[in-house]
Amino acid sequence: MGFQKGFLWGGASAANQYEGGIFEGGRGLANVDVCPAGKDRNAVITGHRKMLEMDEEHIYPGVQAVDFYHRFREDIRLLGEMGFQAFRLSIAWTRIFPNGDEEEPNEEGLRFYEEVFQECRKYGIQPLVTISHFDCPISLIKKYGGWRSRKMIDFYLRLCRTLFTRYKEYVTLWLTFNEINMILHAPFMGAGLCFEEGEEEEKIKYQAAHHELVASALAVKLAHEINPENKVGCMFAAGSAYPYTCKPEDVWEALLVDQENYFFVDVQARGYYPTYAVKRLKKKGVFPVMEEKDPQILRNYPVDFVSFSYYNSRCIAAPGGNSEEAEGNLFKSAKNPYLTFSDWGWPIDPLGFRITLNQIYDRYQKPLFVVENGLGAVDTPDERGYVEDDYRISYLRDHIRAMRDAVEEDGVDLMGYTSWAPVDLISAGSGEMRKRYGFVYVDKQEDGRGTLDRTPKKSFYWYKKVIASNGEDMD
Ligand code: BGP
Repeated sequence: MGFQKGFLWGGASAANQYEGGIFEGGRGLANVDVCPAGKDRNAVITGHRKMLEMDEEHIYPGVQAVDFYHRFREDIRLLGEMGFQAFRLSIAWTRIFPNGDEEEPNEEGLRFYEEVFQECRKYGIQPLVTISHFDCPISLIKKYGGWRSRKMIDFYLRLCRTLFTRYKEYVTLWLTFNEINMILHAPFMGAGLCFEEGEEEEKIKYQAAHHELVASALAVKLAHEINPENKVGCMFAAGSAYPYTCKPEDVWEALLVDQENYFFVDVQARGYYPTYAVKRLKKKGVFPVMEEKDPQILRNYPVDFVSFSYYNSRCIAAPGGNSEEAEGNLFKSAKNPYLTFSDWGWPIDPLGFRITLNQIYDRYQKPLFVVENGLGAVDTPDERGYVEDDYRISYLRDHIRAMRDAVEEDGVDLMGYTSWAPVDLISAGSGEMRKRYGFVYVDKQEDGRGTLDRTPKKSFYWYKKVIASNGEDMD
């Protein structure tokens, strides 16, 4: 019982938060590079402050990140030591196509990931590759406005073809877009969208989302054509919406929030726009312009599996209530009085994980893959750089237990679990370094000082045991 044989244990990362080296190897500039840390970050990632170049007055934490670009051998060795079977990483689009629209890829960029995959192979680690983790070349934003343009589909597919062909012998697990539903909450970071004064933002967001959905379906088609062994998943930011009370208005509002998120997966996994979305988007006048062939494309190429991030549940109150607000993964919601909260105010809800797993599986009946889950916390190393992160162990233990219940008791079909993020890296939401998720501590401070040395934390040894026992030994 417990997790199936072949269940993939590992960890997840993203190029822009991990690699650094953004001016090396012929790499071009991307949206994610110009999202500054600090007070202007939110305006930039939401597309309300246009920043398409770096300036002197801001700090851009992705420039160096934690230098995976130069230290990948050491990091992958550590992952191997923990017994990782899967490592989720993303491709920096601009390492492969620096401007996004070149005819030929950049060999140096291709070579970099090839070496990363070769290194993984040494330790029997299977790469799980996110094709775009919030990644869009700046040049395509300047020329076409990012994903608001349909032209993006072709550039994205060029990237996909290059990756599927070149890495055929190394990679068979792919995700098309990271947290595709984030386009509604962080549209510049998610899809390179910047808004002009007076523009209808929602219309643009759903149009861009449609382009990504078509691109995702065509990527599935291409992946299967190039290698029938390929398995392609969608990826969304999950976390069930609870009604704040049993008042029907709260229940209704929670349903709407869930549908807003499931919309993307409904299209990617079932292959068509769900009726609630057609009705509502049309009523609001934001239904996207489609080409005649689009419904057939969506229909013909659904994903093979559904992946998602889970950090917390959400709690939703009807407008006009007097609930307190809680933070969350780029979403705000009402504060759930029954839960505790992380250092960043995110709710901690392991049973919510089981609920979410069940709801997603009920809805799609496809294999699931948990590709992000973890605790962002402040770590205080001792003089040797060692961190006793019992709080992280406790978060992960509770969540992995809940996940095991979902598999063992409820029958959810789960392919694997990659926690966020095995080695400390830059936060996506805030750009901070001090918000750490890793099993491995990185010596880098908020102001950029530090040796970048890696030191395993207490959770490193704990997770190693969990993996070795296939989730049996979690003490
Ligand atoms: C998800 C992203 C990740 C990651 C994670 C944690 O939204 O896919 O890139 O960073 O959230 O969020 P944060 O870094 O804001 O703590």
